[in-house]
Amino acid sequence: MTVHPDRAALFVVDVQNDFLDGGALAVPRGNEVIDPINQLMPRFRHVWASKDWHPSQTVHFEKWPVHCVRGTHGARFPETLDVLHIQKVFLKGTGNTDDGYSAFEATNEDLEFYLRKHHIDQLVVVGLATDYCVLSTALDAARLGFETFVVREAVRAVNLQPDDEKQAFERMRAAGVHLLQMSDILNLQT
Ligand code: VGL
Ligand code: ZN
Repeated sequence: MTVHPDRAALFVVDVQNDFLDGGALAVPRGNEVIDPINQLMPRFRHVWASKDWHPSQTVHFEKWPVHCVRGTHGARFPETLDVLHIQKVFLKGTGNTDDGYSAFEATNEDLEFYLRKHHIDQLVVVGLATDYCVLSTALDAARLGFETFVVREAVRAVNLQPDDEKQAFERMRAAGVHLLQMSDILNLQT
């Protein structure tokens, strides 16, 4: 089971200021995903991203501190992310609902359709957070029949409960998602 960079899209989930150090919903060690993601991006022909993109008032904020309000600094990509590689951004969580954990729920563009249109059958998922949006996106991708990979060094978890991250990886594995290490991709011959 290997990644074919021509058939694959690298998908960067929610690497936004509010999920990073000092952000409204900072993911512990979330900043550590930025370097690995910058290393991965040049290896792929297709590099796409999602943004959590909430209205200023939403029932989602009954569960979470206010974060990633559309158009605010917290919703932006960090300056250290090599955003020039990102060709397309999918916006999710855009309504007054507690959905949009999966990038397949983006409202500006249909991710499944977009993948099929570009003849992509593999999705390599990285970003934040392992136990929420990375998990939902990876499970949806696998359920829709895409060969799905998650790169361990390039994801971090919120861990509201101490083993949420472990459980997230177990759920992914059970759904047929392949867990990779950076070296699996950096060593690919292209
Ligand atoms: C996320 C909690 C709330 C995520 C988004 O991107 O994982 N988590 N909204
Ligand atoms: Zn959110």
